Amino acid sequence: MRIDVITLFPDFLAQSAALGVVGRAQERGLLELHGWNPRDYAQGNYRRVDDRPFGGGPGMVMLIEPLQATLQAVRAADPQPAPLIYLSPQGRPLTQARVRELAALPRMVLLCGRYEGVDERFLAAEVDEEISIGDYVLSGGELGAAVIVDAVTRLQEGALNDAESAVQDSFEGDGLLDCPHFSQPSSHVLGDVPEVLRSGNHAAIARWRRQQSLLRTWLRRPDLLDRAALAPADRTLLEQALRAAADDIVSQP
Ligand code: 9WO
Repeated sequence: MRIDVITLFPDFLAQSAALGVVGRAQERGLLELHGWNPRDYAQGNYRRVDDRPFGGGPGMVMLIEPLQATLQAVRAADPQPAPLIYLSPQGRPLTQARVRELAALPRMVLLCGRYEGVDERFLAAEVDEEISIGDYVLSGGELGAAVIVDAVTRLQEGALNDAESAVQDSFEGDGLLDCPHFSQPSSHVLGDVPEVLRSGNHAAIARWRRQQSLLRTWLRRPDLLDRAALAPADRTLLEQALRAAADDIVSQP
């Protein structure tokens, strides 16, 4: 897929996409990432991209004209249609479900604001979708854009190696949290690896992992657990785990 990022710091995006799965996806031709700097499309000796807000107040607002010129160049560079997505705390919270939909697009354009944001008239006229990566304020949209680039790239066919694909189960499968993972040594002062994982009983291991996922989701992110949607087998697993945990507490001296 092709992703164009409009940003005053194009190097930032390139750096964040250079390593690991995303870097390799670029080498494999699965991701084509292009950075566009509105400064390069600004007019005059000073190449202004921002000005003071009407109505007063602190900070600066990104100007319409440099952004329009940049967007025109972005659209001219490739005929494929692409939604323009603005990263901001006012956007719709990003979910793995939306990531999956975005990952299926041939192309998208990400707009990163700086300062106090972008002139509302440009947003109203050109932006197709506003996305938030969480309820906090950053100093710009670049980290949000990097998050989207990463999340959609690892879903491209061939981006993950076999060993990495299994990891996808965590959130990808059914919206449950991941189970705990253990490696060598099996015995350590920090604790022992759960016996079931060393048993070689693959059915018991799968059952234990499922149960851990259910229990952790119940404990840490109950908002993700639509218990009505749990399969009867899952509900039984969770109830068993909760009863065992309750027994544990009651049996404490
Ligand atoms: C600045 C500010 C100052 C005082 C009170 C509220 C305020 N909000 C902002 C603000 O939203 N600044 C933005 C900085 C303008 C657009 C780019 N910036 C940004 C994007 N910060 N945080 C994001 C972001 C993007 C996606 N998901 C979460 C946060």
